[in-house]
Amino acid sequence: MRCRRVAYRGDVPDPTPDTPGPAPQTAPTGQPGQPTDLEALRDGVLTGDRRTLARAITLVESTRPDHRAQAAALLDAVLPRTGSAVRIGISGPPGVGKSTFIEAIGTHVADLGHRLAVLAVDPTSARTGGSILGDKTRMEALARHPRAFIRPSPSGGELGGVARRTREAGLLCEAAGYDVIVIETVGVGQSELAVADLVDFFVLLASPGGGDDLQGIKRGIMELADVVVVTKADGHLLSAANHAAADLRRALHLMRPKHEGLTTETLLVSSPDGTGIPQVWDHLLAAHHHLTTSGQLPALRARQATAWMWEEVRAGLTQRFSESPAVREVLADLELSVESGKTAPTAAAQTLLDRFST
Ligand SMILES: Nc1nc2c(ncn2[C@@H]2O[C@H](COP(=O)(O)OP(=O)(O)O)[C@@H](O)[C@H]2O)c(=O)[nH]1
Ligand SMILES: [Mg+2]
Repeated sequence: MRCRRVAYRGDVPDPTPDTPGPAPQTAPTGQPGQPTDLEALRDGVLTGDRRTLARAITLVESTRPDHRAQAAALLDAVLPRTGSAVRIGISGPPGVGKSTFIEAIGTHVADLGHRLAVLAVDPTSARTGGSILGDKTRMEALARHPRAFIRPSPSGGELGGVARRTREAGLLCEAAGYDVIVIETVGVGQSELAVADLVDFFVLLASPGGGDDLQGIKRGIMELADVVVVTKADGHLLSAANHAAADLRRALHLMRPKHEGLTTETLLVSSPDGTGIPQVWDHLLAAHHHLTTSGQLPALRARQATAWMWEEVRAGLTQRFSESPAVREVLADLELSVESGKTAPTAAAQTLLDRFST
């Protein structure tokens, strides 16, 4: 996975003046044994240097304990320079048009003068090569845009870990001056919930057709949406797209609004034509403004920050637990004993926890 990522990064010309030429294939990626100069990383990130930002993200993606400690220090150092970005989650089933939509709206937003970072949460990326990585041809213009930064999903590990590393990558991007953060997820379940914890809004993409089953969207996912965008509203799909939008509006009408004073709108786009794209962006900005001025956004972010802290505590405890010599000493035997029904799971867990905490 690392090789593919490096190859991808090397593929994309980097036209920003602060980073002449493409990143070298041997870009320092926090390889084992290499000391990381935290101050240089922090300064590079804060001045918006893309190559340093990429290195810093590689550091936060590392699971090595010493890297985790450095990543924590780096994040702490840049935290005061974060918080002003608009954080947007984008999800929808495979083939709905996420990559094409991000290319279209991303280019629109970057052309308006914003600096846009596109990140992904895809716990399957180790297998599939990553949604963004696999779709880079659909984001060609954006990948070359001087004000855009695209980063594939961190590979491997369970969803919680992938989401955590993406959250940290997003903060680094904000500290580097990116004022719009887009987090894409390949959505058909749990990953939307994880991404909803990282963003201010959630854009759910739906495709024309489907009909009865509301384009195959699960109710739980619909409830997360702040705005629903029907893609492919063009050519022979236009009337199907209009029908899909009408169905969705009816269904959303029956749901409780997610935020006070903000109804969940259904908008239509054609990403290749660009139709409807500025309207989606204007809607997102207006919603962001409403959430900010009504105090709902600060409250949401405060809840997300606290939840994040607890996630870190849980992840840290689990790691320490599994590394504890007192636990490891009896773990295999106890597991066998639980498997064979000799020891009750609760009693075994109690024994392990007692050994861990003494
Ligand atoms: N006609 C039309 N085709 C689209 C639109 N958006 C995406 N597509 C096509 O739908 C297919 C899947 O798009 P993609 O962006 O890769 O979907 P993803 O899997 O959700 O990222 C591609 O062939 C796109 O060209 C659209 O707005 N209109
Ligand atoms: Mg895609």
